[in-house]
Amino acid sequence: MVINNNITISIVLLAISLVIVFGVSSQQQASAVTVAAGGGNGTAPLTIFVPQNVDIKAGQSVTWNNPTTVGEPHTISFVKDNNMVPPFVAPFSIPNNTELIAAIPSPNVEPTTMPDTSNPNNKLVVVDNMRSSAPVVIDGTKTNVTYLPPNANYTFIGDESYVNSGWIWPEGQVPPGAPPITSFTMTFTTPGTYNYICVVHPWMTGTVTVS
Ligand SMILES: [Cu+2]
Repeated sequence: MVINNNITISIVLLAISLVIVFGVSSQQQASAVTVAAGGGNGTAPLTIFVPQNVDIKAGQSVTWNNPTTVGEPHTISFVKDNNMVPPFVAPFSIPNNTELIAAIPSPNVEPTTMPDTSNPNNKLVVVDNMRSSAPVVIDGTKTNVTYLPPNANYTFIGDESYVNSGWIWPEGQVPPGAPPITSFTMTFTTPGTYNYICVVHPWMTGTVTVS
């Protein structure tokens, strides 16, 4: 009786395990969509998304990575209108007496500065635009800005004015000092057709259609 019970329990546990292992893995297979951002090599790097268009169901996720064999970055950027396209660098006005001290030991660095013609007490310093290089979301009102961690998984509502992966590098090719980003994942909750670009190569375009 005890032996029979143990056998019954074992069979039930085995059945549950099989459901967990195979049920979960087939579910993941159905919902995992991966898109290559770029590709190729140093002689012929590719500036395309493969596949360029993906069709998914609401609730599914898309993960982008960068299979290029050299350190060429790409972004996944959902940009609502042209004035949300981020420049790589931008001039900022700072007081003339501000001293900029290099934080790396290289003897061959200097910040780009120029006079601020609108304010003689100030100068312009040209710096990297974090809205281009870092993972960030700006809401539909264009006022609330949220920075995401590297390799983020962001749940897209659909009315955001800007969603950016940051610069995605191939595995092992992240340059010193750059955010260590090698992938980006978005979960889509709202049916619609969503276009995106790479802000490094704006002719790189892709579409996610959610039904
Ligand atoms: Cu690109």
